[in-house]
Amino acid sequence: MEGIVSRTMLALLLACLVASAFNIGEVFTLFETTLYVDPPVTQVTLNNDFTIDVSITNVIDLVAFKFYLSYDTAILDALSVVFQFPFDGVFEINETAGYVNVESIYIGPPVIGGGRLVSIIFHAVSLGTSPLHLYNTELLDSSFTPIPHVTIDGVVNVINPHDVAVTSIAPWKRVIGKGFWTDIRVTVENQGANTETFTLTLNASTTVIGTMTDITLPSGESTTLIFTLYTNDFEYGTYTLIAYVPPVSGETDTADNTLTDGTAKVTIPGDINGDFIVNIQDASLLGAWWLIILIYPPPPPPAPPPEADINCDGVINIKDAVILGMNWLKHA
Ligand SMILES: [Ca+2]
Ligand SMILES: [Ca+2]
Ligand SMILES: [Ca+2]
Repeated sequence: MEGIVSRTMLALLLACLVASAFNIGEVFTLFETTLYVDPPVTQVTLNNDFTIDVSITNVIDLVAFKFYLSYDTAILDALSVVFQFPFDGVFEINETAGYVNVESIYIGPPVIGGGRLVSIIFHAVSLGTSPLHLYNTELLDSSFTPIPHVTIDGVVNVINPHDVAVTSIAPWKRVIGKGFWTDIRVTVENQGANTETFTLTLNASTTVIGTMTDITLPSGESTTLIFTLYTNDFEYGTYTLIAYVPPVSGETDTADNTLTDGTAKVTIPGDINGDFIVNIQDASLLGAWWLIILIYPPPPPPAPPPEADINCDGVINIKDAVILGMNWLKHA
């Protein structure tokens, strides 16, 4: 009995040591035998081959295993399976149903600890995300008794080598009195696999609001840049906001390099609702918000619509009311 206990303790200790020797990047429940896809997240570029492993950790008496691994056939092709020492075995790739069926053959001393069982080679055939789902898994110990275990799936993201995109345009206000201004936040994202340096231009219809050069973004990162639209030189009217990044070298997905997102109206100062006349409707909007701010009990009142801050000084007060009054009944 003592011998069995000490052997078990030794096995558990070994399992711990071996598990810690493998940099698996996951926090597993202590001593829980885990069959997992490694790495959990794989990022690959289109039309390339890549390899993922199916590995095990915290096992103390493994002599055989089998599993299915499913994938999205629209995104990936499975090419081959390589068994890792000391295992060998057979496999079946079903490209129609989208799975790899793996079955080991191994008669030898039990495997203790963990490590790679097989490596599976895939080809990335189209952009998108494919799960790598382990199911119908079975692990056998040296008495051919199933070993209780859990599984952890993986995921593969297939991305373009070069792909930048404009993802949002967010003006502080969309109705601006002529002579005043608004900040416009434009977010760009590097959806490709490489660091890119590029230029971003923001237009109000055909008029350039600004151009930012030498924007450098690592793969997968995004940044928000702030333009300011000054309206002094604009005619009254409705302008379409368009942000544009010229394609970077090697870029094929160019549809997302241009984003058209709503409008900005340049109007008479005091026109809050953007109908190009300053009248009772605007006065009502201003008055209502002014009253809310004046009488609202703590905590602070809700933020008013930026359009009600006619002079763009960040507060709603008598100064806005004066501008509205000066332009009473003016229209475009
Ligand atoms: Ca793009
Ligand atoms: Ca109005
Ligand atoms: Ca104001």
